[in-house]
Amino acid sequence: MEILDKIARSVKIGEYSETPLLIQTALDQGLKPNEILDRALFVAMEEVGVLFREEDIFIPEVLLSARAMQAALDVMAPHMVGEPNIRRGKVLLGTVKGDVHNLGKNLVNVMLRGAGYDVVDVGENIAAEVFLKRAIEEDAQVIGMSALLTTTMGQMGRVIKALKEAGLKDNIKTLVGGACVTQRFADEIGADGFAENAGQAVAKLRELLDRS
Ligand code: B1M
Repeated sequence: MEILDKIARSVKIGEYSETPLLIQTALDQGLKPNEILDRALFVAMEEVGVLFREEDIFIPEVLLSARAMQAALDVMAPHMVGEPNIRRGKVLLGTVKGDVHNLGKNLVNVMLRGAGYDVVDVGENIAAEVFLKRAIEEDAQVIGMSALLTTTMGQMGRVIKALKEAGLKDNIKTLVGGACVTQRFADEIGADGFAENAGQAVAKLRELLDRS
């Protein structure tokens, strides 16, 4: 079995002790983190999502897969660092209130840091007022929000509303993403940027900060 298939399988079945070893083997074989993400990790999580939706697996199994995916990201993170000593700007990053999905956010964190941004990760289940308070405290130029649930994506609009009410909408830019989020939704809530994946988040952030 090819190494990428082995990685995908280990994530799919939640073998979180084996996954980091396989990732290291793949890196040693010269595979790039992006290839491992696209051809193994995303494929596996997509399959997990389908199995979960069809009730072939349940939350405990999904949690094991998530743990394996995070273990993979932890091994790959140092290999995804590009220009760590360049400070391009500060981003406050979190998953919105009611939502505990964090793998996408964590990946965005790794990629942004790799591209030279200062990232303050405030975690998951973060209310609008906390996003606002922490962004002010940290003097962040951008608030990055992740949401995976159609029931929680509306929270992003609340953060933007809170920024408007505080008179900070023009000073602090907003970047939104997550499986259920679209450009159309981002436009509707008045977000400054939308990114479909972690790579795009880096590009979008560059655009946003260059504009300001
Ligand atoms: Co949940 N879950 N889950 N889950 N889960 C989904 C999202 C779901 C699509 C599964 C399904 O039904 N097929 C579905 C949502 C349906 C919907 O609303 N549209 C769902 C559901 C229903 C639920 C619960 C409600 C289930 C229940 O309790 N009945 C529950 C909710 C809990 C809560 O948050 N309150 C729940 C719980 C969980 C677990 C805790 C078990 C676990 C999360 C563990 C964790 O994150 N540590 C989990 C998981 C793992 C998933 C799936 C299987 C995988 C998500 C994932 O991590 N993908 C997911 C199915 C799926 O998405 N296919 C599913 C890998 C990750 C790298 O991708 O996060 O999409 P993603 O990030 C991408 C992009 O979206 C983007 O970049 C990343 C890639 O480069 N991106 C950004 C993300 N954030 C960004 C921010 C940006 C820019 C880009 O800028 C700031």
